[in-house]
Amino acid sequence: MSYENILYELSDDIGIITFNRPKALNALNGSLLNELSSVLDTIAADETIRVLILTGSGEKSFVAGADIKEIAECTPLSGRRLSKNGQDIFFKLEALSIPVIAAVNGFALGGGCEVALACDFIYASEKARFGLPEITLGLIPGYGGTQRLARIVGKNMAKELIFTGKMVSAAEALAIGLVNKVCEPDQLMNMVMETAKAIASKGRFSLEAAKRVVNSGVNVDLADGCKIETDAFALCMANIDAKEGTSAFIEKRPTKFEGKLV
Ligand code: DAK
Repeated sequence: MSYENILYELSDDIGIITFNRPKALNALNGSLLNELSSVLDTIAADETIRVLILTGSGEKSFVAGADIKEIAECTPLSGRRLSKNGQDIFFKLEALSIPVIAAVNGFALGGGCEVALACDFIYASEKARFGLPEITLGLIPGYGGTQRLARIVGKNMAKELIFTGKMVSAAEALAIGLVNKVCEPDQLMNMVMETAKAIASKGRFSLEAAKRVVNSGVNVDLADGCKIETDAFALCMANIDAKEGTSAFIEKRPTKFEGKLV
C-alpha cells in the first residue's frame, strides 16, 4: 500500500515510520491515523522487523497534535468515533510485540505527545517540546494521555501539565522522566538507530517477553506482576534464544540470535 500522510521505510531489520504532513506540523487527521493503523498491521505481520522507530518529517515537529480543524467539525457522535478509533490505534501501537522508540524531533503536543507516550520509550532532540494543551481548546486529552502520562511521570506532574496545558522543553522532559535521552537535533536519528540496532541484536522471543511483562506488570500489584514475570521466564527457557545466550556465555563467544519465535 502507498501512503500519503506517512512514510514507511526499512533499514535492514528496523522499521521507520515518519509522520509526513509538514505543512500542518504533522497533525494527526483521520487519513493519517488510518494509514498508521494499516502500516502497524503490516509491521505486526512481518517477523523480520525487530524494532520500530517513529519520527516526524521536517525540522519543526514530531506531531503537533490531533488535527484541530478536523476536531472542530466533530459532533458528539463523530467525536466518540474519532476517540475510539484513535485509542484503538494507539493500543495497537503499544501492543506491538517489537520494541518501539519515539524519535521526537520537535513539537510533540496533544495527540503527538500521546503517540510518543504509547511507544516503549522516547529519545528527543534539544528542539523537542512536549505538552498536552487540550485544556486550552476546552478539551481533555482523548488518546490515552491522561492515563499514560500519569503512569510515566507520576500523577501530580501529569495533572500540572494537563491542567496548565503548558509545553515543556526536552531538558525538562528529561528531568521528569518523560524522555530517556536528549541530543543535538542532527544527532537524533544516529542516537536512536544506535539503540535500535543494539536492541535488534537481542533475542526476539526474550524481547517480546520483556516488553509484555513490563507493560502488564505496571497495571497490577507487585506480587501479581512477579507471577507474570515467572510465567514469562519459564517460557523463555523453552526458547532457542535462552539456549543460544547461555551457551555463548559458557563458550566465551558472541551471541548469534536467530530471531525466531520458537
Ligand atoms: N492541527 C491542525 N493544524 C495544525 C496543528 C494542529 N494540531 N498544529 C499546527 N497546525 C498548522 C497551523 O494551522 C498552520 O497551518 P496554516 O495556518 O499555515 O495553514 C501550520 O500548521 C503551522 O503552524 P503555526 O503557523 O501555528 O506554527 P507556529 O510555529 O507559529 O506554532 C505551534 C507552532 C505548534 C505552537 C502551533 O501550531 C500550535 O499551537 N499548534 C496547535 C498545538 C495543539 O494545540 N495541539 C493539540 C491539538 S488537540 C479526542 C481525541 C484526541 C484529542 C482530543 C480529543 N477525542 C476525539 C475526544 C487530541 C487533541 C489534540 O491533540
